[in-house]
Order: sequence, then C-alpha cells, then structure tokens
Amino acid sequence: MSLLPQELRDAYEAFQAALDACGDLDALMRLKGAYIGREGSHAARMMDLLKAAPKEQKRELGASINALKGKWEEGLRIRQAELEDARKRQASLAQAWDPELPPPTPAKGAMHPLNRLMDRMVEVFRPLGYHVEEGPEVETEAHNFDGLNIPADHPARGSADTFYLKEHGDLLLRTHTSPVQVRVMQRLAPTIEARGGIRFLAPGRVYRKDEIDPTHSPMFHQVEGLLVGKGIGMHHLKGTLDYAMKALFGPKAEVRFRPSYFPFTEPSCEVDVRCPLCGGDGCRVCKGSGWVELLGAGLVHPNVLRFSGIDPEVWSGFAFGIGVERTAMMVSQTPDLRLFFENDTRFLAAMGGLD
Ligand code: 2NL
Repeated sequence: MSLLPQELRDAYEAFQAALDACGDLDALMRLKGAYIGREGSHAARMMDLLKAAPKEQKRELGASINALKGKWEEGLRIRQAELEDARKRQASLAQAWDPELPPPTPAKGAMHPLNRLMDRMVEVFRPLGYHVEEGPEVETEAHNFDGLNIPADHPARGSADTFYLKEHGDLLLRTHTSPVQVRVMQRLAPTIEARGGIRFLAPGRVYRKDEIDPTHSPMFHQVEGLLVGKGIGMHHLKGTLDYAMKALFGPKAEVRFRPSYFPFTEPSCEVDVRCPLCGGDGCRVCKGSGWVELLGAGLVHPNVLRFSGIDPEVWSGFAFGIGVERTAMMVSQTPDLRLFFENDTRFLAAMGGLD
C-alpha cells in the first residue's frame, strides 16, 4: 500500500462512498469501468506502475495491487447483486403478481342495459310476426314531419324543439323513429297486397332539444311498432299491447287505455301499466295513482297511410311508441336517467349483465 502513489490511495478511500452512491445498475457499471476496466481505470494504471517498478519492489507492490483489486471486485459484485435484487422486487411489485393467487379473470364486456331492454321488447313481438327495421338518424322534414301529418306550424317543428342541420337544407336529427315507418311503408306499399299487410318494429335513437335533467336527455331511445292490414281496429291494438305488456312484466300485468291526441293517429290513446313497483297500491314511482304511463298509440291516420302510398280506403293499421329510458327507469327504480349514459361500470353491473 505504501508503495502506491497518493492518487491511488485516494481512489481506495473514495471507493466505498462511490459504491454506496450507486443508485442503479448503470451507475454501477460506470464505476466498475473506472476502477477495474481494461483501459483507463485505476486497476489498469496500477498494472502499468507494476510493470515499471524496480525489480525489488515488484513483490510487495504486486501484493498490494492484488489486495486492492480484490476488494474492489468484491464490493462491486455485492452491490451489483443488491441492485439486481432491488430491480426484480420493483418489477414484481409493479405487476403486483402473487404466484399463489389464482390467475386473474379477464374483464368481460356486456350489453348496455338499455340495449338489453330494447332487445327484450323486440323478442316479445317476434312471435307475433314483427321484424326489425332501421333507418337514418339524420332525416328529412318530409319523413320526420310531413309524412306523419304534423303540420308546418306545429311547435315540435320549431328550432326550439328539433335539432336542424342548418347547412344541409331541410335535414334534421329525427325526433322519433316514425320516419323509419314512413320509409318502410313507402318501400313496401307496391307489394302490400301480395304480402297481405305489413308489421314491424323500429327501435333506435332519437333526438330532441331538451335540457338534461333527471328525466330528460337530448338523446334517448324509442321502440315503435306498426301494423297495417285490412279491417284493423282499436281491438287489435288493445289485444296486442295487452299481450306485450304481460310478456314484458309478467302474466299479472294489467293495461289501461286512456284517450289522447297525436297528429299521426286517430283515434289516439296513452297506455298505462299497473305500477310494477307497488302493484297498484300507490307509491313514489306511480305518484300514488297505481298506474304508470309507458306508451302512446293509436290507429294510423289516413293521411299518414296516403303519404306513404297506401290506400286508406283499403288498408288500416295501428301504431305505438314506447320510451326505452322511461321503461328502464320504471322497472329498475332508477331515479335519474343520466346514470344510463354516464356508463359508470358499478351502475351497469348493478343493472345486471356484467359479472
Ligand atoms: C309516445 C308516442 C306514438 C306512434 C308513436 C306512429 C308511427 C306511424 C304512424 C302512426 Cl308511421 N303512429 N307512431 C303513434 C302513437 C304514439 O308514440 O309517446 N311514445 C313514447
């Protein structure tokens, strides 16, 4: 040791502190290079000194150098093992992987509760021979209003209630799914005699300029149904909806029809179902009345049939519309429809379908 120049003794003194200061493997590799690397390191410099030393000093100097190099190598090896361990621990912590736990089950997707309810509604009508028709959500005034006997000065046609696509002539976001029915009636009118009639459902999104609150959303869902045949009357409508509500809510479901008004049906009615919550005793959901309004319906107005190319002297029909959100809120006792659109998976899981 005493034969080594001061600079190498200083390096020896500094070694332990430099080793402790190495926070990662990269820093350690740099330190390793500086102390025992092949070229330019303290060890390389010591070997040069040894070569140049007088013969009688070589033995003692060689022993000192070997001792010093041995200490450095050991220190570096121990620190390297420590840092490698730390890195492994950190990596396994990051993965939070516990080899004794059962393997994680992958998250499963599921259908949205509103789409599930819509599908159930469709399934209820399938055994009655109804199929599903879809149409564009961007519609013309003709399909959304004129064809449905809604006069030009009707408040629903104003820009306060309807989203118009101003840059595109008379285009708008459909305010109900009825324009689908107009399009399908127009398409099938030429072959209606051969078909013996028309029946189908039109489920989908509709848009109205409503402020968002617990019971309103500018986008919501409807399922509308239409049947056209010969000699169709209110009794067919009543029997159909009575069956449908029993299929949806159970065999004890009761249905009530109240006279109402829609421009596209005559006569028109609103359809109530015995409150699915209290069974008619009166509760918060039915506001004490024992009934909840779920549908609008009626016999298709002759002007609506005529617009689509169907002769109202030969054919008649009924139509109905169900609000999907309204029905979902009712059966699930959800007080705020925004929960259906926020897509918090805790709510969706509570609605069922997610596990
Ligand atoms: C409601 C009202 C209703 C219809 C929808 C309809 C469609 C055609 C012709 C005649 Cl193409 N009617 N649809 C009829 C009556 C009521 O829905 O309040 N729905 C939630």
